[in-house]
Amino acid sequence: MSIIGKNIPHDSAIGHVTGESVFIDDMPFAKNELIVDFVGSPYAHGELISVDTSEAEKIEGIIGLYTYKDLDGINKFGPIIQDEHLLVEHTATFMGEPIVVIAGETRQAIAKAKKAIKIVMKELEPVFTIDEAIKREQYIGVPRFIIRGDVQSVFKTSEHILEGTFINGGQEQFYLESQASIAYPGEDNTLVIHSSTQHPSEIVQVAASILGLQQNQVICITKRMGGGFGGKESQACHFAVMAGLVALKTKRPARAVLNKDTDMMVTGKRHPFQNNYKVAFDKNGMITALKVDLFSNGGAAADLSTSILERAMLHSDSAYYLPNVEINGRVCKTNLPPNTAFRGFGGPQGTLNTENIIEEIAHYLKKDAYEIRRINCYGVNDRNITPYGQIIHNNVLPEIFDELIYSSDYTERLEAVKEFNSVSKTHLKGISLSPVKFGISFTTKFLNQGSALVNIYLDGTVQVSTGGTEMGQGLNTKIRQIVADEFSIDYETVRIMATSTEKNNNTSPTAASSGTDINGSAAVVACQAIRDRLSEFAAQYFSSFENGITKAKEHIVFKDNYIFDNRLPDNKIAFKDFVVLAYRERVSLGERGFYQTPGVDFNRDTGKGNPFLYFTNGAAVSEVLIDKFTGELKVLRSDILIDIGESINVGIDRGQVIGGFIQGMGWVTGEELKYNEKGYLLSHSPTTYKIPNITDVPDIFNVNFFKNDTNIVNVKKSKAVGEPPLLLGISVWTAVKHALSCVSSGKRINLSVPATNEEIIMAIDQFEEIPIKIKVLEY
Ligand code: MTE
Ligand code: QUE
Ligand code: MOS
Repeated sequence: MSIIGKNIPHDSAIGHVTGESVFIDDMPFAKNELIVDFVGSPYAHGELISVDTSEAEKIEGIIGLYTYKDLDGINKFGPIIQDEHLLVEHTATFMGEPIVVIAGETRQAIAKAKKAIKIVMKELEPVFTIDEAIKREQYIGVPRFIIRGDVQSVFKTSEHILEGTFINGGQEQFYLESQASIAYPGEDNTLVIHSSTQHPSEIVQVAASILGLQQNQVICITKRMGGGFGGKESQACHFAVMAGLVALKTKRPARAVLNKDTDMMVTGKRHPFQNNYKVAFDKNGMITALKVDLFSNGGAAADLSTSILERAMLHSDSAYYLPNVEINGRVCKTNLPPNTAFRGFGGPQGTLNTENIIEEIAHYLKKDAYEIRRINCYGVNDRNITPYGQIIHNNVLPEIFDELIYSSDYTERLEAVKEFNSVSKTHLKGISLSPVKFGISFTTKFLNQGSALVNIYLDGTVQVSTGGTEMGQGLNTKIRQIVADEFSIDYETVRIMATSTEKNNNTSPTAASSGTDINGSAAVVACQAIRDRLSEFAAQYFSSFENGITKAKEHIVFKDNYIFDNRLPDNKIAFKDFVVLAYRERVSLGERGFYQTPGVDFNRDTGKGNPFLYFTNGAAVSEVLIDKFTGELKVLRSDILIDIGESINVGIDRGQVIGGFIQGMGWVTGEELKYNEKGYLLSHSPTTYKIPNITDVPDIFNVNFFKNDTNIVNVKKSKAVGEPPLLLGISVWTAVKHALSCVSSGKRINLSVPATNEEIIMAIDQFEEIPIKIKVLEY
């Protein structure tokens, strides 16, 4: 039986439980190691007048204090637009923006130094909201659009039109391991930086550029992350470079590990969006035209915002064919920390906006929202072209819809929910299906490449190094399975090495759910090259038997740890023995494989092209129970059906689906970022920011994989699974909206994301007297 598809435990599962797994801050302290910290701006927007570190310098245990003036390279960077400073020069643009880097021997010394540094600033007026940024025309990047057909002429003649504004909040990535890195100085101004990052190559590039080094002087190593979720894609960089700065200046190892509160306060989050929409549809709810204007809150610098907006726009079709469509997008510049990647990368925001519109149409027409979803769903042979012109091949959405509606008893349960709502005085129920059609590939063409280094040793064991990083998603386990499968050897004989830019150069971030796709494919390329050489040698080896067969490498088979010529299956030789023979005949037992995703291309200026290699599809039906007294929300049941092709590891993929769903549910329900009027993040710790906990998991939770072996374009016929399931969590929110529609007697429902208990009770209050009014007592 093939190792592909097997339920092999995550290769660090035991290590994570026993504590043997090493994360950055578990690395032993070197004798002369320094702790790196920083002092940031007290204002969200302010002019830096002066910095005085003279008192701090005198503190025992303080070894270095550095401002932008100490940087030997260019104090300008950014993954797409170079508009960020590592250290503030003249103007701080968000609260906590680093101004002075501190290197100290103890945390106590650093705490004293923080108090002793005198920073004089002039407070400037900050902008925090999308509305305010629009008013002042503060944007990042250019206006973007995707247009097909003619929405305006449809709006003129359409009988049914709805317009509105929809808001979604941000979300903290909440990885368990904060941003962390250690830099070790070497000879000739070289640096080895260990970083908890999704993007080691970016750290090399940015460190070199800011610190005035050549890229071949910096190595970045990533063993693993304690979660990334997008938050360590571009933003691990800042702290890794600070550690690098201290290591270079002091010639001592330097460790920069943020505490949770600082991490939450100074790093970027999922982008809040505020969207205007106008939709035209017929009496059945068939959409004839849709116009959406997406505005994201990018924060103070570009970071990945323009790509995130692009993905939001590309997902504004959700799962629906839109004959006439106009999608406009802008990134607003505000004085919050630059917002960044978070699982889904704008896809959830674009999809959610459209799912809200579907709920609105259903509510207006007094129809079941599923009916609206089903008739608008992309077709298999027609109605299967996206607004950007990509044809959807092998569309499984209609089948997924039908199968899930049946398996979840949607129709009967919908009736039961309505019945319940008509009698219950205390509670409200809702049920809803929401779909996922997530485009797989980076929409930025050059990122769609991967490399892998495969080396075989003389006992038949294998080391694999790829550009992919492990953040808990199981990439290493899957790559191990892929390589074991390619040679048909035991999984245990393959090891995945720590990711290092020394072994794989110019890597793409492990992101866009494409980690296994591109790095796994590169590993296959490397394995096949080695296999080819081994087959060549094997053909010669077996034909030299006194058996009369001709030399023919296409007859060579690798199977269950053995190699043989299929015309002579009894003459097999063990893989581990054969590699020794090959070595002695000077056959190369190592290879670098390179992979580029075929066929992807998207033109930003025209908004047309094929940005994606394929789509990962799915749907979820969720049923919720709302307490009318408190607004408290409970998910009674969720049924998920998701198409991830032929899964490489069903256990890991199940974990991805469940984790993604719960994380998405958190975004649309309980997770709320609260700031004070100065831009200070009030919800900056686990006690004030509520991610889902175990009691929030649906009481009944059915997770199933849709059978699909048609995805031959990707490695081992699999499909990417990392981000798509987050969008399944949207079904919880649409179920809340459905619940509210049952009591709204036809009135429009204002419900934003997140639908916190407070938001829900205020929404109920729009329609009916809530059973007990909370009276504000006057003292
Ligand atoms: N799963 C775990 N356990 N931890 C993570 O940080 N990140 C998600 C997803 N699943 C994440 C995760 C995100 S944002 C992405 S893009 C993918 O994993 C990246 O990994 P992959 O491409 O190998 O799926
Ligand atoms: C999805 C993604 C990313 C993306 C596009 C997607 C992503 C990412 C980038 C990106 C774009 C331009 C750059 C760069 C990165 O684009 O994660 O360095 O110059 O980093 O559709 O997940
Ligand atoms: Mo994932 S948001 O692409 O790191």
